[in-house]
Amino acid sequence: MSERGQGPGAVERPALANETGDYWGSDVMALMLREIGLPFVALNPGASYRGLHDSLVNLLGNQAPQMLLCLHEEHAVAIAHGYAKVAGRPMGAIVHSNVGLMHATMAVFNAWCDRVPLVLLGATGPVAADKRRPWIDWIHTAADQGALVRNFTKWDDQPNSVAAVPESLLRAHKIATTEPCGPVYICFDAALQETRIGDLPALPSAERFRAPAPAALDPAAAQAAAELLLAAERPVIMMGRTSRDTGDWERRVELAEALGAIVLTDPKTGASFPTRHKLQGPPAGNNPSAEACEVLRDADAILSLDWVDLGGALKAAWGDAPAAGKVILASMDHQLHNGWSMDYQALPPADIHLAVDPDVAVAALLPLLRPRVPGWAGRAASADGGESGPTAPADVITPVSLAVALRDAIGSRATTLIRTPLAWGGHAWEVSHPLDMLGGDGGGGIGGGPGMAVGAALALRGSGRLPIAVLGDGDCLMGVTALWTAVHYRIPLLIVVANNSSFFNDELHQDRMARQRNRPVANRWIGQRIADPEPDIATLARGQGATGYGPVRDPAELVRTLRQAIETVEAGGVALVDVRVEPGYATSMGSHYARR
Ligand SMILES: Cc1ncc(C[n+]2csc(CCOP(=O)(O)OP(=O)(O)O)c2C)c(N)n1
Ligand SMILES: [Mg+2]
Repeated sequence: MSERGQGPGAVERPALANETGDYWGSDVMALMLREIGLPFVALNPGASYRGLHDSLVNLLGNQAPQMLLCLHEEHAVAIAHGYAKVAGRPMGAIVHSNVGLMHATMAVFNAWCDRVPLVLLGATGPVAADKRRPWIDWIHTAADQGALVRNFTKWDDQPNSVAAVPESLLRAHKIATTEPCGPVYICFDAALQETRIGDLPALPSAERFRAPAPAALDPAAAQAAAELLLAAERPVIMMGRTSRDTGDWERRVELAEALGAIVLTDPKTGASFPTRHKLQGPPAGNNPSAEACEVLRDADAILSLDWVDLGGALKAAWGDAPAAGKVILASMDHQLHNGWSMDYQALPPADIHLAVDPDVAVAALLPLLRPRVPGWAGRAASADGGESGPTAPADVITPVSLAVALRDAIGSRATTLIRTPLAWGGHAWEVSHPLDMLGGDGGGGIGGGPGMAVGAALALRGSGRLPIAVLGDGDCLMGVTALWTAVHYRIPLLIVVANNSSFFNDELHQDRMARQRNRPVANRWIGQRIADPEPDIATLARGQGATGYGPVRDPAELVRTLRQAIETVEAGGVALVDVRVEPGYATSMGSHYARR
């Protein structure tokens, strides 16, 4: 007898029965998934992997890994993405042949651009044509399914025998978790899964196939970089893709203080440096901002800790002229670049390239620094990132007043802001811990927000941190059925929708086009507004078992409603608050929204 969902968070555990000598190809696959240590596999089912599904349920007992059923493959991958952003290690996702993988592709691209480890598993109909069932197995089979995602995965494979499966999965896990991390894809032949193998072969331990220890910094390069930084009068540190580790966080602060360097942070890459620190520079936004460019222009030394698009930032500051300051680049990202995806960004100049993990570089540089008098102490005092532009009437909620209300409702609780809306430019959200804010989706693929929120909340479950994702209405509506998975598996989560009834980012693009062409700006909303009817997002949340609040239009109601929603989450629930925001009164978000 199987138990189904008994009590909160119950794992659906089947009764197990297996005779010795009665094993199948997919049993080896399932046992190896356990061996490489995937805690969960988020999935949407399909006949192409019915063999593996059976092994996960009836051999492994649906634990280690535990299945997380998703209503869309894009959510399965986005959940694994969000999980890795918090945990720093991969979980799995399993998608059906062809169509399931096609559904998943955008989320794989997001994960690739965000450099997170992720083990994606899939399947094909029988490669041996004589084994295919009529019709369905033929549409399940492609000559090269990995080609769908090869341009934005680190590696893919389709093992051709049961004996080849362990090596394939060991290599997949090792590659995914070796810096710079990324997704990998393994495709299992349905016929291999369904081959009766009799006795289990001896399976290798994963112990001897782990990712290597991070490469250390070459002492001569470290010395040269330290000398350059010590000689600088006006050093800047650009904090990019850094770790979620608190030790690394403290060392980054120590480095900035030792150098008296102004620090720029990137909202795309999450919390990397305390907002309130006196060395925190002006908000950089995405382009970066004019104020950040000014700091870069004045700098005589720039240390980039894997800043996403350093080359583009220097171009924004210097135009066509070469950057006058010396540039030290700490990044291993070049190891991942390929000929298809230009998410490698502009080629940055580097007087010294430290080809190691940026936090390894920080730790290696620290002991080489000597006390010094910073050249531009006091200059950092940053813009506060508050609202600029027209002042909002008191009866309107703006993107930034939503941030203030949310802070108020949270009080002193430890929180993780999983996602922020596009309109939160500046330093609208204060951070003082690496898990305070997780950054963006990597690839700019709208619709990934809800899934990523569920995955991050899963990794945070039991940590004492309140998981909150503030999503755009467009992003939320594209991925909203991901909430069902959070409700079903009792993953506490608060979603706040910054609902401007529009794909508003693109209204601004139409605004720009119209101005450039001297055409009516008033038409910018056409083909952009999500109105008539306005989707009732709270009802959509309720329809999946979450608690839906709103729409909240009255600023006086906002904090109270958010507090109620937080109580729901603290009681173990999933809550969504639909907040109607007026986009016209935004922030110094010009830097955050696409400006050019
Ligand atoms: C899959 C996908 N489709 C379209 C876009 C283009 N796009 C970028 S931002 C945006 C609007 C997002 O709307 P919403 O989440 O409501 O945020 P808002 O701009 O309104 O704050 C769109 C459509 C995209 N990035 N990804
Ligand atoms: Mg919107």
